[in-house]
Amino acid sequence: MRYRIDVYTDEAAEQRRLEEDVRRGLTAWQKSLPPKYFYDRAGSLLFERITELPEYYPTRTESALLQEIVPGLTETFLPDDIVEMGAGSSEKTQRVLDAVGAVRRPVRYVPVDVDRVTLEASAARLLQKYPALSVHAVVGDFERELAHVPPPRGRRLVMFLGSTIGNLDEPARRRLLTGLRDLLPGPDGRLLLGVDLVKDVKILRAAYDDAAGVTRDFNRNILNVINRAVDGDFQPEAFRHHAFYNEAAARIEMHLVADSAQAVRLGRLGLTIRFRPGEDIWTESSYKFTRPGVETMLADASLRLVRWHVDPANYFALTLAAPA
Ligand code: SAH
Ligand code: AVI
Repeated sequence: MRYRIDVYTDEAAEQRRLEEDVRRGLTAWQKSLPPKYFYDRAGSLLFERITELPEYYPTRTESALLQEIVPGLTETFLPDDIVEMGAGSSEKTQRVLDAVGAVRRPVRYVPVDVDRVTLEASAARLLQKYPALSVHAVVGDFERELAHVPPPRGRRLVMFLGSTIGNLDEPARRRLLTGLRDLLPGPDGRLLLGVDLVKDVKILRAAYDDAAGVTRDFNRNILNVINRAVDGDFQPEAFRHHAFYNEAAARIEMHLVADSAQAVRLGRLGLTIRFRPGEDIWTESSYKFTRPGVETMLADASLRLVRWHVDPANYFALTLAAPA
């Protein structure tokens, strides 16, 4: 069987969780929403548009790095089984599938993502392009459902690209990396982790506040998701996109700012959320890393750095790690 999809999103439980997250997040002093709710179909498509923006350097930088280093990497570590967290459109994954010879050699690919439609579409594309590939897709939250990733079949490479790790705070990063370490079948397994690096603030800021306003639309789209899920009447255009670099915390923060007073009714929750002019919802953190910081983060999850590759401008790093 070349294709299997396991769906671990129990819709009723998901709905309850979302309601709890929204209630907790929007009734707190600093209002916030978890960034995983960006990714409905429209949000995933907006993210794909972000990856093509001139200001958004991470995707093309990481893709070029993959192209450059993966052929060498597979000379010493040739995986049979590739697990990818937050796989999305699996666009960059193809650099890896090419290098491992998935056109001819039997390789299993296990993408994990909350967005089922995107996973299905990319699986169909990959199965057509790589005749020796099998795909076992897992629809679920990587912060909760790692136990459902099938056991390794041969040499396993776990990938977590795009610096999506940077959308988690420190305790969540440690929990997730520990979980990823446990997916590796002992010392003969590898983790390929993409991390965005600390750099000139102007470059960072532009990447999260592009001239065409695609990141603004991506940010506002979370309000459409909430409106649909809890029968809300947020007016996304009444919220201004605000992205800035918090230097002390080494993270980009994205917020949605109500420039005028707003009262938002969330019908299903029986709640009215009030905003003072200037009050905001914190929707995303995107942490930026340094090599010592990454080494510490890996060590905290009992992983050790095996290789560190950066692009010539020092914008982005691909890290190969193994169980310590
Ligand atoms: N790996 C791709 C996509 C990154 S966008 C790239 O590097 O370009 C982040 C992806 O992670 C989206 O596809 C989103 O649906 C997924 N995602 C975000 N939070 C998630 C979570 N908690 N569990 C599973 N997938 C998640
Ligand atoms: C998916 N993630 C790594 C992106 C990032 O850069 O933090 C999401 C994103 N947010 C705004 N632009 C892109």
